[in-house]
Amino acid sequence: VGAGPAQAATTTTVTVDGSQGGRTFDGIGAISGGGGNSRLLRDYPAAQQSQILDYLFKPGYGANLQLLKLEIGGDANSTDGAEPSIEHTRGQVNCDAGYEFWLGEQAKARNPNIKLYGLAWAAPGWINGGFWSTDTINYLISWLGCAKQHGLPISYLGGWNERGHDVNWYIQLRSALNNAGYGSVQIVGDDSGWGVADDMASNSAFNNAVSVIGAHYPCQGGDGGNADTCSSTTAAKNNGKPLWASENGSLDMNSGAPALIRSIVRGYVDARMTAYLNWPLVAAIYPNLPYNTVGLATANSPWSGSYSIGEDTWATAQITQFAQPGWKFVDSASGYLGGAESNGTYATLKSPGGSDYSTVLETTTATAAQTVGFHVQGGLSTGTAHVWATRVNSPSAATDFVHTQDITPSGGSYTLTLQPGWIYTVSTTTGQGKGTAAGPAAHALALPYTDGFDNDTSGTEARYLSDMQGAFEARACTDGRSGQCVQQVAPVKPIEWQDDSDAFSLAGDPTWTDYTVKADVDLQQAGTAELLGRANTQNRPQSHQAAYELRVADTGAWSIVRTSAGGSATTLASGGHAALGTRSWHTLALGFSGDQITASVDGATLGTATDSTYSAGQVGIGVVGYQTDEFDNLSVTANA
Ligand code: 147
Repeated sequence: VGAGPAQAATTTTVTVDGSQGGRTFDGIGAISGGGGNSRLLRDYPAAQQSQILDYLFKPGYGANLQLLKLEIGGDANSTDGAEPSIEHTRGQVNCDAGYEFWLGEQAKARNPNIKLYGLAWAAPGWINGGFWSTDTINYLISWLGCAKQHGLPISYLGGWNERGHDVNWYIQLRSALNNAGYGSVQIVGDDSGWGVADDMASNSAFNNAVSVIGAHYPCQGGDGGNADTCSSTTAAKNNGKPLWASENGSLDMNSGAPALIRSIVRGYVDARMTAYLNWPLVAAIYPNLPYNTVGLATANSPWSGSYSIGEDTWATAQITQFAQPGWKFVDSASGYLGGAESNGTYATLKSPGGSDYSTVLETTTATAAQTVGFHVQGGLSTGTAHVWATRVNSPSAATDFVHTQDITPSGGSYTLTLQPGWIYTVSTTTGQGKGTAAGPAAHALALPYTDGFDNDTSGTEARYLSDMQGAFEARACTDGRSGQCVQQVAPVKPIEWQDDSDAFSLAGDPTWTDYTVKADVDLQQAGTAELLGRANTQNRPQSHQAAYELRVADTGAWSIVRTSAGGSATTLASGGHAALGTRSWHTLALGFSGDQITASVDGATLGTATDSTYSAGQVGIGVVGYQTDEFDNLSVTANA
């Protein structure tokens, strides 16, 4: 069977032969990290939070993820926020810091078979000798200990995200893991490019230390990429260890779905990759941040519970609901439709030792209908072939993950017609399902808004506060104040992953316009604290934050500063005030009414400015540097 005349439908014959084989499938997953992207999910109302988690993890419901990479937080920004470290200062480990262990627990509760993978982007500043140090190895082992306390076995551990590798560090990590009882944790090298495979080929100790070769964006995904091809190197393929797209994605949750499925299918066909991890899991971030629609779903409105499930979820389901880690690819039943990649691509997997098979076909680059003839042989089931399909090029709920047909093969043979722009899965397995939960409509966070931080769990991030750099945690207030405050608890500059900025944290609704934001502040060391208002667009790195800031130092020096998404800062007004000193409480306020900006301390006006650059945005707290200042009674009241 071959291609007919130009107008005729392309025809492909797929011989699904159970006696043929290929590499072992390791799973499809996503990344919570790199970073801050799951932050708001933690603050969702319980019902909608559970629904979103079901769409991501629950078998037979949605994306049904098989792998979950968790960021090992380092108190520094890793794209959309700074994830809290379990050890802000040397020796003080808090296994309840952050939200990644919580997320891992939620994933495991829904799918006990999901495998977890830890990876660091940044690391706390107390570490001596830089990232590739013994301190970091010990820190990662502490993190594994925390995971264990949470009942979370970690299957895979990486080095430093997208920062290459230090061969000797990886060798030391392997022996340290073995000595600490983590012999079963497999090391992934090196979450950067395929060059790691060259170094593995020339160094047997390094080769022995690394269990999985994981490269990033091997499918020309990434920012604006469309995954027209996937590649791995000869050295990687010859190594024999599993090859993974240990990060790919970075595309919009709906329009990126065709590239996502191409990356998975072509990842195997072109490059022999057996796992795919999408960046990120979910866009549970404020909508003024970069990549705010990138993930399998968006969840940016914790006060309303509104969320949206992306086409990426259904594209992922077309594989994960039909083949499990441990299944084998059938190379001879995987390839290009009609022999040309422009028609689309397909890959077949078979169950280990069983008779089930699933073939995933994608026609995202096709322009015409085509037919595929299947011939099942070699011990695989010639029973009913169930067909599920998703119209991935034109997303619509009615054409997401639809059970379209049940085909009864005749003598092991049947045909299937494929329309352009779809994903089809043909499978002998059953048990698939499409979740039906839906969230409420979104609404703004109502004013007045106040938070005294007394309801937050000590040692965790406060509700709605999303750290951009440093770590802001609920802690007992000091200096004569009872109850809880929020304290910046990363006391020195972390080992960063992207460029430096001062520690700050954002909260609230980006649509707020005319309001006064207030907070009490207690400077713990000499230096300057900040109150942010009308914080809107943030570009990378996080220092590129459009906002107005009131900055007040212990000396009493103050300024109203306008910062931009281009990274510049303009002083609009400045002056002096009686010294605030340290270790005492003061109230800062920054008010907006049209183009009028008013700053005050302890009820006394410091100064005003007139500026119409920004008309709306969030509030925030911060410090110039990494002082461990305390904040309390954050309030936002509307101005007429
Ligand atoms: C990734 C980072 O690992 C993520 O933390 C996040 O910042 C993401 C945003 O796109 O970027 O790094 C990339 C590295 C390479 C490419 C894309 C993203 N690439 O080659 O397209």
